[in-house]
Amino acid sequence: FWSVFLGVAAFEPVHADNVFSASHTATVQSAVARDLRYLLYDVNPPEGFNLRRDVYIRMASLVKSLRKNGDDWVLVLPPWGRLYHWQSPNIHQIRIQWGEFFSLTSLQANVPVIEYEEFVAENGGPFIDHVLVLQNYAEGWTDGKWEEKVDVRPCIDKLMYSKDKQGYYRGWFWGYDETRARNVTCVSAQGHASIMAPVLQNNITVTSVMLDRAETLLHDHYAGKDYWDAKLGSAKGGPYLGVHLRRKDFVWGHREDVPSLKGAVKKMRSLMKKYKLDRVFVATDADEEELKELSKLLPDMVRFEPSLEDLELFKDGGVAIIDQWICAHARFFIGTSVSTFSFRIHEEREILGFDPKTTYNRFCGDTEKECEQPTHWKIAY
Ligand code: GFB
Repeated sequence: FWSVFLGVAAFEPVHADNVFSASHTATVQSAVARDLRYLLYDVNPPEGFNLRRDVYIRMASLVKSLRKNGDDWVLVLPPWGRLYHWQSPNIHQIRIQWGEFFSLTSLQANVPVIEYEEFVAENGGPFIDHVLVLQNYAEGWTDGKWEEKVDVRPCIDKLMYSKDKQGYYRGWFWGYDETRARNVTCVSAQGHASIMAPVLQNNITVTSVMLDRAETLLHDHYAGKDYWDAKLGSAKGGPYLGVHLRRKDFVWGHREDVPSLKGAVKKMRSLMKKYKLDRVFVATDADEEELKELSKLLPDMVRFEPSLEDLELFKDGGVAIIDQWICAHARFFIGTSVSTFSFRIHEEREILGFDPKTTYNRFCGDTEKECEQPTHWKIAY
């Protein structure tokens, strides 16, 4: 089970008594001159679209480090589907390729990426050599001290993969039921995405490796040069207030930092007055009941309401992107506390070159005493 980790000594950034570096064999490094290798990944199932976009950037930056140091790594994009928040009935929302939502040419400009189906074709079948299930450390941070480390450890949660009769591992591979893994190992990881680079370069020699629960890894350089590969613009925005009002699980958890609908509408009205805007666009995931209440409180709001045909075409993911794009072009934007959906709107606006004052705003909870506003992430070139 552990023997795949053929350790080599050069393993600096990780923990000293790491099991990876426990055994020394010289077989690995000499054989690895620019071999084609594939990095696959997946994210904790309940996570939504925008958190997943965020994890993509972490993985792309890991692939960038891997490519600098050796093999010809390619990032395999995990098909979209079965997302908890995509609730429109009767439309096919599984095995969706990234090309449906994103420009692959743009993604390619950063690191080589391919769709999962291309991987299957190139790889000669739906087999993934090794899945590393990332997890935290069972003991948490010892002595409250933060350090970057990676170790093979027993699985903390129930393993979501099980062996079939042929000895292959079966599990959720984005709805591709024929996909199997040859090996699965739980790995405790604490640190930035690049801490996986030495492991993938030195300790694992197989061609395709999947990091499951990839959100465990942090950003290498959040908002650093690799993060923003865009041009600085200058934007004024259309004459409307853009609002992202995250509801559902954000309200059910009785979070103090999320306002009531009444509180939110009061804030919208005051912003419209202050910025002399007579239109308000609202992006929201509110349920039917809340939507009714909202349209009573704010009858003049504008929303993007797709026709059935539009919904078939764009799907829930595409409709959310349209909502975000409209908010990204508003004269003034206000979002919901710690929603990655709102964060992505901040980023789009930052790239477009809006005055940060018009971007990094969030609703305060009705009872919040101190309402800290979102952080301004500047573009670094
Ligand atoms: O995008 P996301 O990760 O942001 O997840 P959070 C929220 C999802 O809900 C979106 C839908 O991807 C959309 O599918 N959604 C939310 C919306 N707001 C809107 C909206 O204004 N318009 C449209 N069309 N759709 C995280 C989740 O959500 O919050 C986790 O990733 C978890 O699952 C966590 O629930 C607490 O960061 O807002």
